[in-house]
Amino acid sequence: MPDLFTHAIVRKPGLNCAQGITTSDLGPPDYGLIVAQHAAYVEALSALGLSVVVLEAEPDYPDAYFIEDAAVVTPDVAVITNPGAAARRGEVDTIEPVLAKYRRTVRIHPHGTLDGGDVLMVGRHYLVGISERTNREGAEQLGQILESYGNTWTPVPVGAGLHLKSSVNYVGRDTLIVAEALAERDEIRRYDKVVVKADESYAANTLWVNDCLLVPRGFARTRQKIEERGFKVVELDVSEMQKMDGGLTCLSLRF
Ligand code: CIR
Repeated sequence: MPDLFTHAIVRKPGLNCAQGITTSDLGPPDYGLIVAQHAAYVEALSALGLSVVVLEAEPDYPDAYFIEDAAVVTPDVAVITNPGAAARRGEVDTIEPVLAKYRRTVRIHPHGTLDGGDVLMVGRHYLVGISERTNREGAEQLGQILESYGNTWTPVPVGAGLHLKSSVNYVGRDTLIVAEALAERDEIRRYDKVVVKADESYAANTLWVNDCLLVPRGFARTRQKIEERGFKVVELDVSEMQKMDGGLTCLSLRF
């Protein structure tokens, strides 16, 4: 089977990274360390065969390296979001021209809000989180675009965590990795599941890249469960991104 993902776009964290939005009480990120962790992430994607475009940091947008939230890239179209946090809205303007090189682009319009972190692609079906960042109007706008290309979608109320993908991710083979709190939800009943215990729930933010899963360092039980299923695993330290409520999926647009 040919690789599903061939490209990634990432953005470097800036000197201002500690000024982003966060609810965590883990303290501010260390700039030197976050730069090193980000470089290791880029290297891991490249080693897996992706062609990686690295954008420079955005001085006016300290959360812009969580680039996943600015767009939803499907095999057919790149949807430029309208991020739910007002302080992040301007991030999309510099993403659109980059994505226009690869896909037709379409925008989510006010009063719809949508963060890419709420959109989970499972083949041609999409789970769209309704969260503090993504409202029904934004989800409906995205849904119409997806349907126009022959896809289906389901809204999923996000009870806990920032985004849908903070708690559930698709890892190929009809399998989701999902935080215990969400595992019994009707919307995901039909999939196989790797269920992540509450004390390791951060590890549900695992990134699927073709035949490999990138998992956050420090969650041994989840890693073991994934490996027992026969998945190839690469572990990465994202401690500094976690301090800003982000993780592995948030750091790239991969398509
Ligand atoms: C924010 O609150 O918007 C950022 N500090 C973290 C965004 C993380 N993005 C993601 O989970 N997709």
